[in-house]
Amino acid sequence: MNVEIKNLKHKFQQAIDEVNDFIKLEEVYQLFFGRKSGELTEIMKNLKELSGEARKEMGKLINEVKTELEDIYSKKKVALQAESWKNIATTEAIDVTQPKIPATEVGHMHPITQIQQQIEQFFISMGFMIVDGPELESDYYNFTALNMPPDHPARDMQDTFYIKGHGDWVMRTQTSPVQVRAMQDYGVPLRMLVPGRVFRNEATDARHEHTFYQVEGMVVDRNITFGDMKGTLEALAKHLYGEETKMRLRPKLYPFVEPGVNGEVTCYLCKGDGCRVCKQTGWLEIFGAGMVHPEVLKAGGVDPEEFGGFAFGLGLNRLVMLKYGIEDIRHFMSGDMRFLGQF
Ligand code: FA5
Repeated sequence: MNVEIKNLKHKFQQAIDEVNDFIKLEEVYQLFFGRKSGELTEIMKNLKELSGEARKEMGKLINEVKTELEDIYSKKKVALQAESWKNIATTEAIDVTQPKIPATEVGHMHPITQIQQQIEQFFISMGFMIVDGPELESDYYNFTALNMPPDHPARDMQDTFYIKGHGDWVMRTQTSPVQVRAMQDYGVPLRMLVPGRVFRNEATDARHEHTFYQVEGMVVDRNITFGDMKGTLEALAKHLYGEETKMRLRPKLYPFVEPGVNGEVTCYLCKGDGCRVCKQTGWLEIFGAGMVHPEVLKAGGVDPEEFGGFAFGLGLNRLVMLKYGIEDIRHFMSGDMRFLGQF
């Protein structure tokens, strides 16, 4: 047993010298120290066959050899670690001569968001508050509360997505439902702006989308006139398109206003001379507006004898098209980076 123990150190050293990675190192360790059949473990198990002084001496010897083997093992482990750091340092070192890796492209706001924020800032500066409303809207707020009861023919002007099995709910066709919601929530006097997404069952073409953006505006107070409405919208048109921009209003039926108008501005591209974008008319339609109908004020809990107001709805996509001379509304949702990268 004595000789066996003394040979063990030599055997272990030889095995360790042949090791060149961590896996091999662990394998050798297990061969000697493994609980079940490690060589040193076996010798230690045999110790119980001895007795008295012999057992004591043998125990001491085994412990000394065990310490030596562990020392050999630790030294090899440190050496392997140093080797692996050296490899990492040489293979993963920063190569200052390497060509520059192209920077990841930085995104920016969508052109519709940019104009939306520009419009918001303009109206905030005039004391308007920004209000939000639901895209999934009740038939009541989208139509009935806006003076369009069921079967009213004006509902046909906005081909609507109804929710299957929930006939009372629609994807809102306009931002106007927020007129009544805001009067109910905030009362009067009221000056508010509602940017948002709207949906219509449109056969899409260069000027019509099924999903597009509007900005609703509404002022309700005492002594509000048609002139206030015209002045406000003219100021916006000039703010967006320049001082030389002209605006014209033509009568249009919207059941929730009386009188109602259709608002056009001089074509941004041809400045009113007539071109492809404005279909040679020199004018582009960008909003609907009018004086708030008494029935709508009543639906909002406001007394029409005491208060009045105006409201308008701008087609945001069309405003952006006008500003940049974009010929097809479908570009906005195409996700084409060549288009979006221009703004
Ligand atoms: C309305 O939606 C009314 N709610 C506007 C309004 C508000 C009138 C307050 C009176 C008082 P209209 O359906 O005309 O109106 O749409 C308003 C604007 O949205 C249009 O001038 C146009 O710029 C834009 N628009 C309408 N349909 C589409 C469409 N399919 N694709 C893109 N833009 C559209």
